Amino acid sequence: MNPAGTLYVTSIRANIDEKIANDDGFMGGKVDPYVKVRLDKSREKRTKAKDNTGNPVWNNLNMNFRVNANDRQASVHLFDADVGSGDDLLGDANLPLDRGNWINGREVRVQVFDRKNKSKQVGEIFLTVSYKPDPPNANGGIGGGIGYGVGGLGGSIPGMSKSGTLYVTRIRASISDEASSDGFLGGKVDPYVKVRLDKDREQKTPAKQNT
Ligand SMILES: [Ca+2]
Ligand SMILES: [Ca+2]
Ligand SMILES: [Ca+2]
Repeated sequence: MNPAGTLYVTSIRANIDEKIANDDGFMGGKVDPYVKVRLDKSREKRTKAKDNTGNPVWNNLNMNFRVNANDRQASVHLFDADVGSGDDLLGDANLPLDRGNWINGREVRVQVFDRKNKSKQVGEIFLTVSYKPDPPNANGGIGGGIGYGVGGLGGSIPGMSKSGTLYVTRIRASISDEASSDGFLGGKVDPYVKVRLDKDREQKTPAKQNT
């Protein structure tokens, strides 16, 4: 299952097909693009418009979205801002939520197609995305501790960038009711936790009986 969490979009750039970029109508020059990212009606955000360019870039965006476990994709929409008339929709793209690969950030390319003529490519959009899964429960960390999700057999502690010594001074766990049955007459499970950096650097706690 995909964990719920927060999707961050930190920069967006686009390459718009030259013919389309040059067609802003009478005296309009080039298009004035902006991009909208949408999960649903209540979760959509847009960039500001850039004037007269087929290659807009937006850096330092602060777009973030609540993502639920059952969300599969976002849609991305490319517009041309127009003065005095409704903005022109140039095209649409799909952004499948590949959240497992986005934990450490990723630039994702999507192809933009005309809404009416779906085989007509309008351009491409690159989105720099990252994904932060929620901790297993909101009150998981105590006393300065931080909770991390355990998926199946192991969880991971992301994002260390300096060398040094990692001390783990206290570990506690909550195991779901289904998972804590130790089989026929086994009572509850007898858990222990292993923390591992690699093959030569792993340590485990003693097992606790029936809990
Ligand atoms: Ca226009
Ligand atoms: Ca223009
Ligand atoms: Ca325009």
